[in-house]
Amino acid sequence: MNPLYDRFFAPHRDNKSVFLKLADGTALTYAEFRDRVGQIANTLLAWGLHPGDRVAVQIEKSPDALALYGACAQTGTVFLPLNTGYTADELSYFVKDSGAKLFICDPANAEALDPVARRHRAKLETLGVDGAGSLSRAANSQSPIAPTAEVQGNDLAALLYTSGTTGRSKGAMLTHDNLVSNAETLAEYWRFTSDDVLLHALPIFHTHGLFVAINVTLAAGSSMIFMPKFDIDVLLAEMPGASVLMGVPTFYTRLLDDVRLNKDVSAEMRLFISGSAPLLAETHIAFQQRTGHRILERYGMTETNMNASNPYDGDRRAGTVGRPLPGIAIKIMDTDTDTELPQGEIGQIVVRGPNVFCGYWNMPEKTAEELWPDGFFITGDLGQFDEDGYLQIVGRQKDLIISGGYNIYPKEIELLLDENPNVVESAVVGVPHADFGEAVVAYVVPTADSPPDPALLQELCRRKLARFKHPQDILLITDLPRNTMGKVQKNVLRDRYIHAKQSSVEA
Ligand code: MCA
Ligand code: AMP
Repeated sequence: MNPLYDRFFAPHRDNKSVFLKLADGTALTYAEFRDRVGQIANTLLAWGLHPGDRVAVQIEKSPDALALYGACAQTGTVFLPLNTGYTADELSYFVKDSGAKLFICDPANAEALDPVARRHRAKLETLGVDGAGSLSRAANSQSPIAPTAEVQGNDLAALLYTSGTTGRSKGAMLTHDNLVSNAETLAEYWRFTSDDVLLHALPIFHTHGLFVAINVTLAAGSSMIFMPKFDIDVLLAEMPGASVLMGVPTFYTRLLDDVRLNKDVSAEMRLFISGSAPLLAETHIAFQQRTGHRILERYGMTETNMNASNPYDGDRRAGTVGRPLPGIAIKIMDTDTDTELPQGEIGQIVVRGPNVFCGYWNMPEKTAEELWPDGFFITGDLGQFDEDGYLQIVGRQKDLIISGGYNIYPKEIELLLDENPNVVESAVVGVPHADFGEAVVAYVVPTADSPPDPALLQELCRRKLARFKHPQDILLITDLPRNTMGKVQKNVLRDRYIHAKQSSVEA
């Protein structure tokens, strides 16, 4: 038994229909894809990997990158995808923490990442787009028929890092059953069939672009127009030949900013799905007015895959994420008193179901704090149910910024800024951003004698952090505002920044 491979990859062995339509106009059938999965699986075996070994990957989007995911499933190894924007410093933590046996990177980064791999005793190999890299070359001479590892439903299939409120990233352990159950539920709920053609413009190192988009496609045997990244010209050009789009809210605001988005270009589409960040009700309404389509918003997390969704048939309500998915329980709790709150009251969203991960890698205390013995997971999101059972997310208990669908934990940036000897302390906040929803701003308290140069702090961020985490502004401030408990009032800083911006625009 091997739930992920048996369910999503093995059945396609003789499937001659198209799996991927690629940017260069070529297509890959399911059968060809499955053969590639087998060749890469044999390569992993030849390199000495065993079930349970972690395979860390920082690679560009390509068919072989997807085949590597399938090969990890087939060999029972644990797929660990990493954001292509991460710096060597960031990557070093993930390779070390996971104890990855194999680290696969883009050929262009091999020299720079060799010390990282050596330091943590991982074997470094490469995989590029268009067949470049040592993994692709090695796979070319392998048989497409590979042995399938025997794994159970509760064995690990993937390790996905989510940033932690303490600044230390946590590896969310996802099992075969987590991934299979959620994709099957979503494929049915959103009515995916082999006739569907999904516009795939998301990155494939996060739950949204990987497990939601790819697993649902594999479960239903649909096709994908597989784009290297979000490109509005390509997206609009391909839309008439597609039926579904999955995107973050920035996709939809960018589409609305383009006059080419209209009823004609979207006439063949049956479903637009949004998630990963709040979709403004005004975006939902404007999209419907322009195209006639009501965007279906859903809610998920790395630790849980998808939890709730607006209905396929029936009312898709702007500003809500719909009802709990079948088989998934959602409660609103007062986590201080451990009591469930009645309908209409705001509290912490907690989730239980076959989708919920089995804990954080090597972090038993963190796991115990957030994953209760009764199986409920504390999401850190605040929400309420309306009288019809629709969930509305009203805020976050956790200190988190979501920029263009990417999560940024302020603590990580604050810790970095605080390392500067001329910084007493810092506070990082999310401020409204027209394109990305939120952007990062840092307030820094300087030492009395020699204040730090904000340009040098920016340079530090550039060296150490992925681009999407860089503050758009670093501002000096005499003291951080605090409440009576001594907690920094980030809302005050946020308001101060917004106010200052408005004043400078008016001046
Ligand atoms: C790009 N930049 C960003 C972001 N993306 N800065 C902040 N936040 C971002 N998200 C930087 C670029 O490096 C560039 O910097 C400048 O902003 C302008 O880039 P641009 O070309 O306009 O951006 P893009 O390449 O078009 O990317 C925007 C994007 C992309 C398409 C929104 O960020 C994206 O694909 N986001 C999706 C993220 C995602 O998949 N999230 C799912 C997480 P410079 O000018 O210096 O070069 S999974 C999840 O959250 C849960 C489970 C769920 O519910 O789904
Ligand atoms: P991640 O850690 O990348 O898995 O991000 C998960 C977080 O994204 C959730 O805890 C929410 O805060 C947020 N999120 C995901 N989907 C939505 C949505 N539809 N509306 C609002 N927030 C969302």
